[in-house]
Amino acid sequence: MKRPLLSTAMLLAAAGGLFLLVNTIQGCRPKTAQAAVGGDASSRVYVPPGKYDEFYNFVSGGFSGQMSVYGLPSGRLLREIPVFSVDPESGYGYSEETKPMLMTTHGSIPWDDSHHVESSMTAGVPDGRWMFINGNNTPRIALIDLGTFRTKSIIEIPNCAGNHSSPFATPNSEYVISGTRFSIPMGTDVERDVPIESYRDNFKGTVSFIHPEPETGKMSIAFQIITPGMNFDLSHSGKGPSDGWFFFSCYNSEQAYSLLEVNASQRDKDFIMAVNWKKAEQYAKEGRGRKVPVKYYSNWYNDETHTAESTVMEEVLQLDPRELKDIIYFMPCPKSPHGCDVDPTGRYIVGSGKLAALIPVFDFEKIKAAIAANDTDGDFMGIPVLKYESVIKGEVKKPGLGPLHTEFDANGNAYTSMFVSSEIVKWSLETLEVLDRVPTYYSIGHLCIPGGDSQKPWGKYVIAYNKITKDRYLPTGPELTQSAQLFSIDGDKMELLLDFPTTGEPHYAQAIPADLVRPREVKFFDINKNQHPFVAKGEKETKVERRGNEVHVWMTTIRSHFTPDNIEGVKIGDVVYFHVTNLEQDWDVPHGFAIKGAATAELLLMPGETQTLKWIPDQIGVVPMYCTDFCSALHQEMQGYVRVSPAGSKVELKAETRNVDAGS
Ligand code: K7E
Ligand code: CUA
Repeated sequence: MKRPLLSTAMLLAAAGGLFLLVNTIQGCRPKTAQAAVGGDASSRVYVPPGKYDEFYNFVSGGFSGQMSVYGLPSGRLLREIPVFSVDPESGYGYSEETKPMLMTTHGSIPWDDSHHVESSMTAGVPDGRWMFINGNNTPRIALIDLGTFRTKSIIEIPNCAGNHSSPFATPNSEYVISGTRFSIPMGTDVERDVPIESYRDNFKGTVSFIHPEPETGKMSIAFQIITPGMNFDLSHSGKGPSDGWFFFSCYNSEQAYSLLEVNASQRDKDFIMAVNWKKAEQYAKEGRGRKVPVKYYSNWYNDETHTAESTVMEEVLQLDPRELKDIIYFMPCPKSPHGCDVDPTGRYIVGSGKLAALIPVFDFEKIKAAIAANDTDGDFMGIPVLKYESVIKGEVKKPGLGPLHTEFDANGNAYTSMFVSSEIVKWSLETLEVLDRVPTYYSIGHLCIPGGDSQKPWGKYVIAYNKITKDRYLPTGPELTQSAQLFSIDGDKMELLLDFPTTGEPHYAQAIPADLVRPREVKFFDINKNQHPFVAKGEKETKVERRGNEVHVWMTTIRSHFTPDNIEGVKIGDVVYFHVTNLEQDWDVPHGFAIKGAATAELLLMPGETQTLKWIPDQIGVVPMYCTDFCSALHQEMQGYVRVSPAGSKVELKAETRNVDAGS
């Protein structure tokens, strides 16, 4: 979420007290603009030159559509991983091989808005294998391989609009989920073309269970549950005793379809939806769902052909909870809940009503008992609503204003971000008493503790991801940087150690020990395993070939030349494909490839990899090409020429690398 807008007088008149308060305060500014930082703070975040950070921090890029990777505790930016947005630096989304990664039923989409990063897990603990991230706008989920730090697969989610409640994972990564933010009409063209005011009758939500294949990371949708129309916001999987369940926060139980700012804040309580996914999975296997025609893309990057493959799926298995009565239940939750977080023991579920003045904590033991006893308060659109008093452990009283998200340490403490009062509040899961509070600068959204949404928090730090940084950094024009803040949680009191700027707007993040990731690193791609159809495994295999108006160039790079580097016989009207293979077999020796006037980005080729740049020459002459990555002392010599002749020219197509006798 971004900062709240100032309401008009009309809206204020229409709304109640807390709503007014929340919507007119742009996040309270703590009185001391400069936080007190202890004298030894710098030594606690200082990672000397040549030394490594202890944790990786994988942070969503928000409207950049990417994921960035920082080291902790230093806050140093290590990498930006291109995911949903094209990336000219690496050629992601520009090379012929990576283009299919961004394919959807709307065609190629070069951007998205990504909010939540989730770890793959084994036995409820992050395992350092994959990270997942959601695309909100054109609903997608991506899987990032931590061997290559690259996007390995992207799946589009059908019957979803605003994939916000996503991509949270089950304890063994059996599923990652997608809950739709917007409910929408679904079905045939006629069923979808309905008046907006028919929301209550025609609009439905979905939550989808997506299965990542353990060996390959390919993703497919196992099943999709249809829900009453409203908005799903966030979610987390159960674990331990609640393994087999999933919890989703829902707002807009008012079923408003206009001016939600006011109209979706009417009811005293919305819901947390509890989903028995083990049951749903069983029903799906028993064939008790309905196969519905849809279209969606599942894209997967093949590291041996070095090419993304798109598969178009044509149906999805839907389960209807009005028929399968024991798969979903609603639990009342105060005032438009946002975060929905499950503690490390798996017993407690924390709902953060962003307009509420308290934080309800639900007890899974009580939820089970209430379901068994049918202890309900009627139903909502045919789905049973459990009694609030029957499922609640208790409420955290007066925690602060605008609770959003909660993470946990290993010692029974919870840490909740407060957007409006700009602070992190630490409280006890046992007593529900507030233990400590610390200001953030400013307007914190998500927060993250290493392992803090898993069964094994590593603790040590809590990181705040802030929306506003006024007066914290040098100004940079109308938009100031977003930022993170690192606090120590080793002692009883939280302690601010470091501010560091972030790229894009950070939302959720994961932090995991570097030791989980480092042993997995792919240092280069084995050229012998390269199965790209246009690979040249040595300079002898390079060539040029005309296929009608297409010219294909098999090209290689090695320090510090291209083979071939002189190409003639290309004509106006041709489409040239440079298939460039980097022959290097050593860590961190990429070469780049760019040609003048190409309407695309460079190729950045990792050792052993083949990528293709498509070029449509539009001017007659001799056109230079060169390596863009400073690869050796003679990098600046790494260049070549392509001669472009008029259409119909008789110049023969040839490609070579020539020795020139300096004496002649
Ligand atoms: Cu709170 Cu989109 Cu997770 Cu951001 S959401 S803050
Ligand atoms: Cu290759 Cu510079």
